[in-house]
Amino acid sequence: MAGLRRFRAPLSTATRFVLFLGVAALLASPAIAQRVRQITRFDVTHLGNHAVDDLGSVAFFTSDIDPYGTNPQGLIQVFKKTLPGGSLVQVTALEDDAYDISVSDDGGTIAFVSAADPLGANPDGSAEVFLADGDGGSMVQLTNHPAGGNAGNAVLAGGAGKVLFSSTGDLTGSNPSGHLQLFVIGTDGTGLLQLTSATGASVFDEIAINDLGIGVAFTDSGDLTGGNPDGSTELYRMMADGTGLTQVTSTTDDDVRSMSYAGKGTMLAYATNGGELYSVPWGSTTATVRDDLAAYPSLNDNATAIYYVCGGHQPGDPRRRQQHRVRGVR
Ligand SMILES: [Ca+2]
Ligand SMILES: [Ca+2]
Repeated sequence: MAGLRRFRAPLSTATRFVLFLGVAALLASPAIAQRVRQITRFDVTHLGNHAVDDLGSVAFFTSDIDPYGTNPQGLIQVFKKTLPGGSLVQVTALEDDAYDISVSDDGGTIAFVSAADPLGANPDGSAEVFLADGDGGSMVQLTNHPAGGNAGNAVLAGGAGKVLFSSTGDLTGSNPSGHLQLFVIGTDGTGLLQLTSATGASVFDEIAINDLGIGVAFTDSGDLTGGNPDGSTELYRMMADGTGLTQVTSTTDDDVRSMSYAGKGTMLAYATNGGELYSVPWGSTTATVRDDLAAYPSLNDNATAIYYVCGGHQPGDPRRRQQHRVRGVR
Protein backbone atom coordinates (compact mmCIF):
# COMPACT_ATOMS: atom_id res chain seq x y z
CA MET A 1 0.00 0.00 0.00
CA ALA A 2 1.14 3.54 -0.55
CA GLY A 3 2.98 5.10 2.30
CA LEU A 4 0.73 7.44 4.24
CA ARG A 5 1.30 9.48 7.32
CA ARG A 6 -1.41 11.08 9.36
CA PHE A 7 -0.34 13.70 11.85
CA ARG A 8 -1.88 13.01 15.23
CA ALA A 9 -1.06 14.46 18.61
CA PRO A 10 -0.02 11.81 21.12
CA LEU A 11 -2.48 10.96 23.86
CA SER A 12 -1.56 12.63 27.10
CA THR A 13 -3.34 10.42 29.58
CA ALA A 14 -2.90 6.77 30.37
CA THR A 15 -4.59 4.78 27.69
CA ARG A 16 -5.11 1.13 27.08
CA PHE A 17 -3.28 0.74 23.82
CA VAL A 18 -4.66 -1.97 21.62
CA LEU A 19 -3.53 -2.61 18.07
CA PHE A 20 -5.97 -4.42 15.86
CA LEU A 21 -5.17 -6.25 12.66
CA GLY A 22 -7.71 -6.58 9.93
CA VAL A 23 -7.15 -3.98 7.30
CA ALA A 24 -4.28 -5.63 5.49
CA ALA A 25 -5.89 -9.03 5.17
CA LEU A 26 -9.13 -7.40 4.15
CA LEU A 27 -7.58 -5.34 1.41
CA ALA A 28 -5.90 -8.40 -0.04
CA SER A 29 -9.28 -10.07 -0.43
CA PRO A 30 -12.06 -7.48 -0.41
CA ALA A 31 -14.77 -10.08 -0.94
CA ILE A 32 -13.91 -11.98 2.22
CA ALA A 33 -15.58 -11.02 5.47
CA GLN A 34 -13.33 -9.09 7.77
CA ARG A 35 -11.74 -10.82 10.73
CA VAL A 36 -10.40 -8.40 13.31
CA ARG A 37 -7.71 -9.68 15.59
CA GLN A 38 -6.45 -7.86 18.64
CA ILE A 39 -2.66 -8.17 18.65
CA THR A 40 -1.49 -6.10 21.62
CA ARG A 41 -2.72 -5.12 25.06
CA PHE A 42 -0.57 -2.78 27.11
CA ASP A 43 -1.20 0.02 29.54
CA VAL A 44 0.85 2.83 28.09
CA THR A 45 0.86 6.59 28.04
CA HIS A 46 1.73 7.06 24.39
CA LEU A 47 -0.19 5.76 21.44
CA GLY A 48 2.04 6.15 18.40
CA ASN A 49 1.24 5.42 14.80
CA HIS A 50 1.54 1.98 13.23
CA ALA A 51 2.34 0.44 9.86
CA VAL A 52 1.76 -2.96 8.30
CA ASP A 53 3.46 -4.62 5.34
CA ASP A 54 1.49 -5.55 2.22
CA LEU A 55 0.97 -9.17 3.22
CA GLY A 56 -0.12 -8.30 6.72
CA SER A 57 2.68 -10.47 8.09
CA VAL A 58 4.35 -7.87 10.29
CA ALA A 59 3.20 -4.73 12.09
CA PHE A 60 5.40 -1.93 13.38
CA PHE A 61 4.33 0.66 15.92
CA THR A 62 5.82 3.28 18.20
CA SER A 63 5.15 3.20 21.91
CA ASP A 64 6.70 3.89 25.31
CA ILE A 65 6.11 0.37 26.62
CA ASP A 66 8.89 -1.56 28.36
CA PRO A 67 7.94 -5.24 28.04
CA TYR A 68 11.50 -6.57 28.30
CA GLY A 69 13.19 -4.08 30.63
CA THR A 70 15.09 -2.64 27.68
CA ASN A 71 13.24 0.66 27.62
CA PRO A 72 13.42 1.69 31.29
CA GLN A 73 13.28 5.41 30.52
CA GLY A 74 9.92 4.96 28.87
CA LEU A 75 11.05 6.55 25.64
CA ILE A 76 8.98 6.07 22.53
CA GLN A 77 10.65 3.25 20.60
CA VAL A 78 9.81 1.26 17.49
CA PHE A 79 8.32 -2.18 18.13
CA LYS A 80 7.63 -5.02 15.71
CA LYS A 81 4.94 -7.64 16.00
CA THR A 82 4.96 -10.67 13.74
CA LEU A 83 1.45 -11.53 12.62
CA PRO A 84 -0.70 -13.22 13.48
CA GLY A 85 0.05 -13.86 17.09
CA GLY A 86 3.84 -13.84 16.70
CA SER A 87 6.60 -12.40 18.77
CA LEU A 88 6.93 -8.80 19.90
CA VAL A 89 10.38 -7.27 19.35
CA GLN A 90 11.75 -3.90 20.47
CA VAL A 91 13.38 -2.72 17.25
CA THR A 92 15.06 0.49 18.42
CA ALA A 93 16.91 1.45 21.58
CA LEU A 94 17.20 5.17 20.91
CA GLU A 95 18.08 7.81 23.45
CA ASP A 96 15.25 10.03 22.29
CA ASP A 97 11.71 9.36 21.10
CA ALA A 98 10.97 7.74 17.74
CA TYR A 99 7.84 8.56 15.83
CA ASP A 100 6.27 8.43 12.37
CA ILE A 101 7.02 4.77 11.69
CA SER A 102 6.41 3.53 8.15
CA VAL A 103 7.33 0.25 6.49
CA SER A 104 8.04 -0.94 2.95
CA ASP A 105 5.63 -3.29 1.20
CA ASP A 106 7.92 -6.26 1.86
CA GLY A 107 8.34 -5.42 5.55
CA GLY A 108 12.11 -5.27 5.14
CA THR A 109 12.73 -1.53 5.53
CA ILE A 110 11.39 0.98 8.03
CA ALA A 111 11.61 4.76 8.22
CA PHE A 112 11.04 6.88 11.30
CA VAL A 113 11.84 10.30 12.72
CA SER A 114 13.84 10.92 15.88
CA ALA A 115 16.01 13.57 17.51
CA ALA A 116 18.31 10.83 18.81
CA ASP A 117 21.94 10.51 17.72
CA PRO A 118 22.46 6.76 17.34
CA LEU A 119 25.18 7.10 14.68
CA GLY A 120 27.08 10.15 15.94
CA ALA A 121 25.82 12.25 13.04
CA ASN A 122 23.15 14.23 14.88
CA PRO A 123 24.92 15.94 17.77
CA ASP A 124 22.62 18.97 17.56
CA GLY A 125 19.60 16.83 18.43
CA SER A 126 17.45 18.00 15.56
CA ALA A 127 14.68 15.71 14.39
CA GLU A 128 16.03 13.61 11.53
CA VAL A 129 14.70 10.86 9.26
CA PHE A 130 16.24 7.43 9.83
CA LEU A 131 16.07 4.18 7.88
CA ALA A 132 16.69 0.68 9.18
CA ASP A 133 15.95 -2.86 8.21
CA GLY A 134 12.96 -4.53 9.78
CA ASP A 135 15.02 -5.68 12.75
CA GLY A 136 16.50 -2.25 13.42
CA GLY A 137 19.88 -3.10 11.88
CA SER A 138 21.75 -1.26 9.14
CA MET A 139 20.49 2.05 10.47
CA VAL A 140 21.07 5.11 8.28
CA GLN A 141 20.49 8.78 9.09
CA LEU A 142 18.89 9.95 5.87
CA THR A 143 18.59 13.68 6.59
CA ASN A 144 20.91 16.22 8.14
CA HIS A 145 19.68 19.49 9.66
CA PRO A 146 22.98 21.08 10.68
CA ALA A 147 21.80 24.68 10.73
CA GLY A 148 18.40 24.60 12.34
CA GLY A 149 15.11 23.09 11.37
CA ASN A 150 13.60 19.72 12.09
CA ALA A 151 12.08 16.90 10.12
CA GLY A 152 8.38 16.54 10.76
CA ASN A 153 6.40 13.61 9.54
CA ALA A 154 7.99 11.12 7.15
CA VAL A 155 6.74 8.25 5.04
CA LEU A 156 8.56 5.54 3.12
CA ALA A 157 7.33 4.64 -0.38
CA GLY A 158 6.08 1.06 -0.55
CA GLY A 159 8.87 0.07 -2.91
CA ALA A 160 11.41 1.48 -0.43
CA GLY A 161 13.04 3.74 -3.00
CA LYS A 162 12.12 7.14 -1.60
CA VAL A 163 11.05 8.90 1.57
CA LEU A 164 8.64 11.83 1.63
CA PHE A 165 8.95 14.08 4.66
CA SER A 166 8.18 17.54 5.95
CA SER A 167 10.79 19.83 7.41
CA THR A 168 11.42 23.37 8.54
CA GLY A 169 15.04 23.05 7.44
CA ASP A 170 16.75 24.88 4.60
CA LEU A 171 18.01 21.62 3.17
CA THR A 172 18.54 22.66 -0.44
CA GLY A 173 18.94 26.42 -0.08
CA SER A 174 15.34 27.09 -1.09
CA ASN A 175 13.79 27.48 2.36
CA PRO A 176 15.72 30.26 4.11
CA SER A 177 12.51 31.40 5.85
CA GLY A 178 12.24 28.07 7.67
CA HIS A 179 8.61 27.40 6.81
CA LEU A 180 7.36 23.85 6.92
CA GLN A 181 7.88 22.29 3.49
CA LEU A 182 7.63 18.88 1.86
CA PHE A 183 10.82 17.20 0.71
CA VAL A 184 11.63 13.91 -0.97
CA ILE A 185 14.88 11.97 -0.84
CA GLY A 186 16.07 8.64 -2.24
CA THR A 187 16.68 5.95 0.34
CA ASP A 188 20.26 5.84 -0.96
CA GLY A 189 20.61 9.44 0.20
CA THR A 190 20.57 10.96 -3.29
CA GLY A 191 18.02 13.18 -5.00
CA LEU A 192 17.04 15.45 -2.10
CA LEU A 193 14.39 17.82 -3.46
CA GLN A 194 12.18 20.50 -1.88
CA LEU A 195 8.71 19.94 -3.32
CA THR A 196 6.74 22.89 -1.94
CA SER A 197 7.24 26.62 -1.50
CA ALA A 198 4.78 27.22 1.33
CA THR A 199 4.77 30.59 3.03
CA GLY A 200 3.59 29.78 6.49
CA ALA A 201 0.09 28.37 6.78
CA SER A 202 0.96 24.82 5.75
CA VAL A 203 0.87 21.93 8.20
CA PHE A 204 0.68 18.97 5.75
CA ASP A 205 -1.78 17.00 7.88
CA GLU A 206 -1.46 13.82 5.84
CA ILE A 207 1.24 13.00 3.30
CA ALA A 208 1.50 10.01 0.97
CA ILE A 209 3.80 8.71 -1.76
CA ASN A 210 3.02 5.87 -4.11
CA ASP A 211 4.91 2.60 -4.15
CA LEU A 212 7.34 3.58 -6.90
CA GLY A 213 7.95 7.01 -5.40
CA ILE A 214 6.67 8.85 -8.47
CA GLY A 215 3.54 10.60 -7.21
CA VAL A 216 2.82 12.51 -4.00
CA ALA A 217 -0.48 13.47 -2.38
CA PHE A 218 -1.15 15.44 0.76
CA THR A 219 -3.76 17.44 2.62
CA ASP A 220 -3.00 20.99 3.64
CA SER A 221 -4.68 24.24 4.62
CA GLY A 222 -2.10 26.36 2.82
CA ASP A 223 -2.88 28.30 -0.35
CA LEU A 224 -0.21 26.62 -2.44
CA THR A 225 -1.57 27.33 -5.91
CA GLY A 226 -3.72 30.42 -5.30
CA GLY A 227 -6.90 28.34 -5.18
CA ASN A 228 -7.40 28.16 -1.43
CA PRO A 229 -7.63 31.70 -0.08
CA ASP A 230 -10.07 30.58 2.65
CA GLY A 231 -7.49 28.31 4.26
CA SER A 232 -9.68 25.23 4.36
CA THR A 233 -7.95 21.87 4.31
CA GLU A 234 -7.68 20.67 0.71
CA LEU A 235 -6.24 17.64 -1.09
CA TYR A 236 -3.22 18.29 -3.29
CA ARG A 237 -1.20 16.10 -5.62
CA MET A 238 2.10 16.51 -7.45
CA MET A 239 4.87 14.52 -9.03
CA ALA A 240 7.81 13.59 -6.84
CA ASP A 241 10.12 15.44 -9.23
CA GLY A 242 8.51 18.69 -8.05
CA THR A 243 6.26 19.27 -11.05
CA GLY A 244 2.49 19.29 -11.47
CA LEU A 245 1.35 20.68 -8.12
CA THR A 246 -2.46 20.62 -8.30
CA GLN A 247 -5.17 21.46 -5.79
CA VAL A 248 -7.51 18.49 -6.29
CA THR A 249 -10.38 19.65 -4.07
CA SER A 250 -11.93 23.08 -3.70
CA THR A 251 -13.85 23.24 -0.45
CA THR A 252 -15.15 26.27 1.35
CA ASP A 253 -16.89 24.89 4.43
CA ASP A 254 -16.12 21.18 4.51
CA ASP A 255 -12.44 20.43 5.11
CA VAL A 256 -10.78 17.32 3.77
CA ARG A 257 -10.31 15.23 6.89
CA SER A 258 -8.55 12.07 5.76
CA MET A 259 -7.22 10.65 2.52
CA SER A 260 -5.62 7.63 0.87
CA TYR A 261 -3.42 7.19 -2.19
CA ALA A 262 -3.47 3.84 -3.99
CA GLY A 263 -0.10 2.11 -3.99
CA LYS A 264 0.01 1.92 -7.79
CA GLY A 265 -0.73 5.62 -7.95
CA THR A 266 -3.90 5.60 -10.05
CA MET A 267 -6.47 6.83 -7.55
CA LEU A 268 -7.01 9.06 -4.53
CA ALA A 269 -9.79 8.74 -1.98
CA TYR A 270 -10.73 11.23 0.69
CA ALA A 271 -13.36 11.93 3.29
CA THR A 272 -14.50 15.37 4.32
CA ASN A 273 -15.21 16.73 7.76
CA GLY A 274 -18.88 16.39 6.91
CA GLY A 275 -18.38 12.68 6.26
CA GLU A 276 -18.63 12.55 2.46
CA LEU A 277 -16.41 9.87 0.92
CA TYR A 278 -15.02 10.51 -2.56
CA SER A 279 -12.65 8.91 -5.01
CA VAL A 280 -10.83 10.80 -7.73
CA PRO A 281 -8.58 9.32 -10.43
CA TRP A 282 -4.99 10.53 -10.52
CA GLY A 283 -4.78 13.39 -12.97
CA SER A 284 -8.39 14.41 -12.48
CA THR A 285 -10.12 16.89 -10.19
CA THR A 286 -13.57 15.39 -10.79
CA ALA A 287 -14.44 13.32 -7.74
CA THR A 288 -17.14 10.68 -7.37
CA VAL A 289 -19.19 10.40 -4.19
CA ARG A 290 -18.85 6.90 -2.70
CA ASP A 291 -20.64 7.15 0.64
CA ASP A 292 -21.54 9.50 3.45
CA LEU A 293 -20.91 9.41 7.21
CA ALA A 294 -17.49 8.07 6.26
CA ALA A 295 -13.93 8.63 7.42
CA TYR A 296 -10.39 7.27 7.11
CA PRO A 297 -10.47 5.74 3.63
CA SER A 298 -7.79 3.24 2.66
CA LEU A 299 -7.42 2.24 -0.99
CA ASN A 300 -5.86 -1.07 -1.96
CA ASP A 301 -2.85 -1.02 -4.29
CA ASN A 302 -4.90 -1.52 -7.46
CA ALA A 303 -7.58 0.97 -6.38
CA THR A 304 -10.30 -1.62 -6.81
CA ALA A 305 -11.61 -1.21 -3.26
CA ILE A 306 -11.83 1.40 -0.54
CA TYR A 307 -11.83 0.32 3.08
CA TYR A 308 -13.19 2.95 5.46
CA VAL A 309 -14.97 3.66 8.71
CA CYS A 310 -18.64 4.41 8.35
CA GLY A 311 -21.28 5.49 10.79
CA GLY A 312 -22.56 8.72 12.20
CA HIS A 313 -23.19 10.21 15.56
CA GLN A 314 -26.51 11.81 14.76
CA PRO A 315 -29.32 10.65 17.06
CA GLY A 316 -31.93 8.74 15.14
CA ASP A 317 -29.63 7.87 12.27
CA PRO A 318 -30.00 4.13 11.72
CA ARG A 319 -26.28 3.92 10.91
CA ARG A 320 -25.10 5.67 14.04
CA ARG A 321 -23.13 2.59 15.06
CA GLN A 322 -19.71 2.85 13.50
CA GLN A 323 -18.74 0.02 11.21
CA HIS A 324 -16.04 -0.78 8.71
CA ARG A 325 -17.00 -1.07 5.08
CA VAL A 326 -15.40 -1.99 1.80
CA ARG A 327 -16.71 -0.51 -1.42
CA GLY A 328 -15.64 -1.43 -4.91
CA VAL A 329 -14.32 1.34 -7.14
CA ARG A 330 -14.84 1.38 -10.89
CA1 LIG B 1 20.93 17.29 12.97
CA1 LIG C 1 -10.83 26.11 0.19
